[in-house]
Parts: sequence; structure tokens; C-alpha cells
Amino acid sequence: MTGTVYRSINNIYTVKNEAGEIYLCRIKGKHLKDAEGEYNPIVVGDLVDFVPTSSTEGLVISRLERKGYFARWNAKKEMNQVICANMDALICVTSAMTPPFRPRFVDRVIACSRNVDITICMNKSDILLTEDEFERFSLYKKLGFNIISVSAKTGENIDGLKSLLLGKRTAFVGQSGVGKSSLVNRLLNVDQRVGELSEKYNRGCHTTNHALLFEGEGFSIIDTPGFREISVPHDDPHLVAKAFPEFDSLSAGCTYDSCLHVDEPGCKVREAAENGLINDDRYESYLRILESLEDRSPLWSRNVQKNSK
Ligand SMILES: Nc1nc2c(ncn2[C@@H]2O[C@H](COP(=O)(O)OP(=O)(O)OP(=O)(O)O)[C@@H](O)[C@H]2O)c(=O)[nH]1
Ligand SMILES: [Mg+2]
Ligand SMILES: [Zn+2]
Repeated sequence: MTGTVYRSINNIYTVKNEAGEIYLCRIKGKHLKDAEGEYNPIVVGDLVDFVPTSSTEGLVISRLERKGYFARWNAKKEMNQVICANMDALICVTSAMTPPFRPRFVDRVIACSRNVDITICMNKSDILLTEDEFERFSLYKKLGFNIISVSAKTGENIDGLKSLLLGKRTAFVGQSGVGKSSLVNRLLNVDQRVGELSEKYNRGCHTTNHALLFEGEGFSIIDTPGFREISVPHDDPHLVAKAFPEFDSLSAGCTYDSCLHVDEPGCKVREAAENGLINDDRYESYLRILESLEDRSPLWSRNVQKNSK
């Protein structure tokens, strides 16, 4: 039987089959085939094959191939950690204040996403952005990402947000305290716990502690736990540039095919950043992401990758 994972807590997976029946499942045997060594072999949104052992319980035999996913580097475990999978779209929720807008956090979220459409959502539109913040937020639109401003508190533009969700499964991702669960509550009329903001630190308190899949009328949402910090997963550093579409047309002109746009001679991307043709904070954000990969293991060091043509 095939089903979708709605929730995953302590190695117990809530799986719904095509008939809408719910089973609480464990993995059959010690490890899931083809997922050995993974931090969390089954995540919310995964499609799994399972065998029922009763009318309410079952054993997962395998995980079907993932279409897309959102993953981060888990620094404590020193492993990549997939947070949710098989969504069509991802909304990176941000806020103007409490917590403050951090565009480099948004850039990292984009770099943590694989094979999904990305929207940057400014929640708490009842709190004004500074001119600089607004400019940086609007830049995402120029770069080809969708952007939207909403307020879970006042309900402003919630209908606009809903229209983006229709016909899709969308994951809500972002810093703790930006209002992901508040938005899900508004959109779906559910009543998840939302967090008090820590006044001392001006940020969220990690109110949501596991991902959950919710179904609305004609759409579904995966709410995820917020992070204070997020690091991009350990992977080929050349993939990072995919999160920076403004490099695309420039990189064809770089001297080296394998250019990582750091300090290689004849790099057109660095040249464009120096000449103000691309946003220098985005370029700096890109360099910081590459640096974070380098710190981990010599294997992925850009020196190893810097082959000439
Ligand atoms: N002013 C204002 N406050 C909001 C808005 N939306 C949410 N909040 C407040 O922001 C705080 C955090 O909201 P949550 O929905 O728990 O945030 P979250 O992103 O789910 O946080 P985590 O679960 O920790 O990741 C709560 O105190 C909400 O009342 C909004 O549109 N405007
Ligand atoms: Mg939450
Ligand atoms: Zn280059």
C-alpha cells in the first residue's frame, strides 16, 4: 500500500493511504533500504510503501523517490537533514521585526531548497519595513522569485496568499517567530499553538517542534519548525550558484567552466559585483555560504574544485 507521511515523531510515522485511511507506522527492520546512514530516512511529505499490520498500524518497507525537498546542514550531528519533501512550492516566511528581516537567511533558505518553486513572503505587514529592507525584499522579485506581503494578525492579503497555494502542496519555512503557524491557522482555520516572542532576544521561541502536513480545500501546507540559524546542506559547492539566478547569464563568460566566482581570474560574476551590476550584499551572501561549506571538510574545498578547463 502507498501513502503520504503527514507527521513524523520519534520514529513513528502517520501515513495516509489513497483511500484516506490513517496508519501509524514504524520502519520494517532496523534500517530503511536505500536510506542507511541518513539522519532521518522518512520525513513529512514522503511517499512510502507500507504493509498494514492492523486496521490502524503498519510497517514502512520503502520510500519512493523524492521530487523535491528542503534540507539543512545539522551542525550538531554533522549530517544533512531533510526537513520535508515532495512539495510543489516553498514559501520562505520572513518578518520586518521580531524577528528582524534577514535577507541572508532568506538566501540560505533558497540554497537549501531543491526542485521547488520559491516565494518570499513578508508576514507582519502591519509592521513597516525600512526603505533599505523594502528594496532588498523587492529585489527577489526582480531576480525571478515570487514575493508577497501579508499579515496573519490583520488578515491583510491572506486571500492573495491562498490563491498562491491553490492546487499545490506548499512548505512554510523560515526563522522562528516570523508567524508560519499563525499563517497556517489563518489559512486553514486550525488552532496550532503560536509562540510568544522573547522580548529579551527579539526572536521566536521555537514553538513548532516538528513538521506537520495540513490539508485545506484544494491545497495543502507543511508547517515546519523555525530555526534561529540555518546552514546549507553539504553538497557540491557548484550547486550554491543555483540560488543566485543573477549569476546565470554572467557565468557563461567566466574563464573557467568550473568557476565558483570567488577569486578565479577572469570571473565575470565577481567583476559584476565589483562594478555594482549585481547586488553586492547578495554576492557577499553567496561567498559566506561557500565559506560555510569549506569549514566542514577538505573534500569540498573550493581549492579542490578549482580545476582549469
Ligand atoms: N504583529 C504581528 N504579529 C504576528 C503576525 N503573525 C504572527 N505574529 C506573532 O508572531 C509570534 C510568533 O508566531 P508563530 O506563528 O508562533 O511563529 P512561527 O514562525 O510558527 O514560529 P516557530 O514555530 O517558532 O518557528 C506570535 O506572537 C504571533 O502572534 C502578524 O502578522 N503581525
Ligand atoms: Mg510555528
Ligand atoms: Zn566566475
